[in-house]
Amino acid sequence: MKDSQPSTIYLKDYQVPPYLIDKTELTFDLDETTTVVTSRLHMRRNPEFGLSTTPLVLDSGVDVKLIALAIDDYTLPEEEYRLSENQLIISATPDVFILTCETLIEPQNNTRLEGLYRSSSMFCTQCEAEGFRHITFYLDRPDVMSIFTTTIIGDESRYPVMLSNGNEIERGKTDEGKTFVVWHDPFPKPAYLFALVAGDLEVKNDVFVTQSNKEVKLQIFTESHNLDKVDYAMEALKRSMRWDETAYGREYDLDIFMIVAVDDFNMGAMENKGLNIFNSSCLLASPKTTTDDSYLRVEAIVAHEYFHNWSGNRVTCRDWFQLSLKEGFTVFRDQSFSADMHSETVKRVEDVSFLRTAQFAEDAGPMAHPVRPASFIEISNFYTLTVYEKGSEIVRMIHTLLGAEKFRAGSDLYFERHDGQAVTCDDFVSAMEDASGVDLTHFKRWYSQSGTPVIEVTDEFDAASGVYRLTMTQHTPETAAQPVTLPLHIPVKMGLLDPNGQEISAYFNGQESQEHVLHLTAESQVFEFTGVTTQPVPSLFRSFSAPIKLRYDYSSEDLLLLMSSDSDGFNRWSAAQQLAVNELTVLINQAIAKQALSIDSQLVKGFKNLLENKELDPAMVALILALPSQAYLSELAETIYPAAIKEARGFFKKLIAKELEEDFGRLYREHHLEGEYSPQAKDIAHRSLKNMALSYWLETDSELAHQTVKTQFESANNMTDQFAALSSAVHSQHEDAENMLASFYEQWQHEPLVVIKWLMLSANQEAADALSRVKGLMEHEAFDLKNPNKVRSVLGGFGQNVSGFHHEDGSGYAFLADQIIVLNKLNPQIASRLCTPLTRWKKLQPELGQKMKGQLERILKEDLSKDVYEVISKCLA
Ligand code: 0A1
Ligand code: ZN
Repeated sequence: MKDSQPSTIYLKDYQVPPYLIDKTELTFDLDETTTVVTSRLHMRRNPEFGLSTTPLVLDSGVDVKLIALAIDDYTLPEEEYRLSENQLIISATPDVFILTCETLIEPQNNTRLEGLYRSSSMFCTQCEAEGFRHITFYLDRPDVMSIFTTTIIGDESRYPVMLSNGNEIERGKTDEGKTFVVWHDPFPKPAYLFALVAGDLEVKNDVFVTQSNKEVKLQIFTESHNLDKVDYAMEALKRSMRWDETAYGREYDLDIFMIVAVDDFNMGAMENKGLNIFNSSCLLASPKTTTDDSYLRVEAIVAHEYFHNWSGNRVTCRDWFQLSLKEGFTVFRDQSFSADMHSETVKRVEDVSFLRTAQFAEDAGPMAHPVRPASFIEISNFYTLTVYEKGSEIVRMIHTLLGAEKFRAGSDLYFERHDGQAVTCDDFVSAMEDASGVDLTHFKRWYSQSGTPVIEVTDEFDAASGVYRLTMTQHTPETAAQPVTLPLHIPVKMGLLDPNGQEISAYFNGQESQEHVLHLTAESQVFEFTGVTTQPVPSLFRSFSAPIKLRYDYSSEDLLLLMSSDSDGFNRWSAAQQLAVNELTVLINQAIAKQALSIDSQLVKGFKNLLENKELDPAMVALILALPSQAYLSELAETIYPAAIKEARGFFKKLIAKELEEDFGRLYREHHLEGEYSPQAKDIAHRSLKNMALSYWLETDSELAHQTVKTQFESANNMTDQFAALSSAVHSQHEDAENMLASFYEQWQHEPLVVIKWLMLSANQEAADALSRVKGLMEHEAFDLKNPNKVRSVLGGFGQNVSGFHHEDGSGYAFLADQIIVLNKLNPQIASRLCTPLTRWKKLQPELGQKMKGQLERILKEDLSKDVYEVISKCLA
């Protein structure tokens, strides 16, 4: 442990910057061993700050070596500045001046992948959130916006491509015969949006004509062997650009838009102005190497980063507590885009399923925080599901409360009012209020209160008067960090079904409608409907109109009715999930009590009807058939018994498979597509149902199923089908699973993006010797501890491996802790993210929970990065 603990930063301490940087001129002299960075910062004191004697405090990283420092033409001697581990302090400055600073950095030794680093043979940068300070001394905060001009000097034979933000304005040769390129970005931006790329890259070119007839040059850069995998991303980019014009009236603003794919990247992608940098796993796609899911992810992330050009870059965040201002809004925008490109209901189900599984767990764990956190130790730890996904739900609720038209007016006003500014979540809400006239004062509490609200609903029906009453009570669980919780403004989109599944048209507040939006604002409220002639079944929180947990005592019959008849597709899925959860809960409890498992399943009956209905969207049928995941059932459990959940799921899946064996065989044949692969929604839907059917069918003794999976694996013309066959074989413990895994690696060892899928599936494979297999994977030629994608595959995959990770002797936890300790030094961001499975220790069955806690205590004794320290210390608090 360190002598002093890292300090906490608070939102309440925010102050405007004492200095501003109007212009930033950077020169990078790239070299294999040291890179020299020279910065000329055109600075002045900020009149808004007040005090005119405040020293200049620049942020810096330990890895930046200072060579020379000057104010205007005066070279500062050592007595006139102070250098600490993370600051450079100059006590006296003029009011207006140019600060020149020469620094040395070593990108090739940068394993943190923040600042300037090497990935394969190229240089690239990652500056969000606080990476720029690892390049040079700067006011590294998002409310300091500056106009950047960047000169890159490099050896042309190694770095024929040298890119930065904005437009290329000059190119030539230096006296030493190196090439230099000058880039100028006319839009003021914070340092976190700075980017530089240099390498031997190939490019795919295209053009987009904007709504006002401006031609924009589009370029995607990759290493040469990947150039055949960028067409899909290019098309997705053009769709995104068009969509942002029509849906939000947002046009692109520079003459050129560039994307670069890199193999080593901590996150998915980054929206640097005019120069997006992508983890290659989120950009490259080809039918033979990419699954449908990944195609959709590429499209969504390309859109997400592009949309940031307005929601994030043109209007940015005042401070990092406001991160959801850009992230929540941009996720909402990319979700809406994907819904428009494919199926709205399918997209909503996928997004909610993810939110309920992973964000709800985060919101109930030791790292729980509001969408606008009030404090942090390390900002990188707050790129969370809460800030992103729950943040998007907040924007979605505003959309529901205002309606589409007023929401658009609010967004127009927001962009117009704040263009070129660094603003807050409150500014966003104010624009929405001002444009719509809707008062969101109470609603804003969603930004500052953490935890998932639980809504208890009871009802009564009076046949004589035709009155139906819903009583709703809300409560958000208290935590140590948040001892008092208050009622939220919750939009409840709902309808009523009669016993035949017909929608009931009822009066609420004098208005007759089949669908209503109720405003739950108090702790407890009664909503009265009139004109109701029969006892209804309520369909509540349609489209998941608020991120809450619903408690209403539905019978199995009610759920079957909603599942087959609700006009809201999302709630049809949700009813099936609820029924599955109810039945699985019975089985899990039997498993915990070590009883024989048995159930008279109503869900099987529901599934039978579903499988016979030819009208339904196959993608929805596949989603309904997907049983609640191990992770979701863990989230729901009061106490998590991993092995019991696994046993119950396995038993239930087999039971359904046996009961509906013929249907699954038939579905498999009906949804099998011949012909060329296409990632269009219709085909994806058929493949998803076919492969879901196969995974059930394999749970039976059918010889044909066992043969079919091998044939599909061997002869598929696309990765979706090949990988689905392989995964089903592995998860059903097919006798040929090992051979299939081996031949898959053999076939794809030269495609890193396929290799990461193989690593993940292998690490995830349930087996008594799972741990030693994972250790083997880490020794495998395909593994590389410095590559985040590979680490995520193996250690992330292992974290989901019940028999390995949750082994009763605690060896799985100890192994993960060992890896976290190593990665803590190499790449703190990745190390910190790997801690997630350990954050659940308090909810685990006590014998396991104590073992996990022991590992957390062991990690805390190490010399930890801020990233890992924050997570581990909060876990043990
Ligand atoms: N702003 C990016 C996400 C991102 C955040 C941090 C990073 O490095 C620490 C990288 C990317 C997005 O939302 O896409
Ligand atoms: Zn983003």
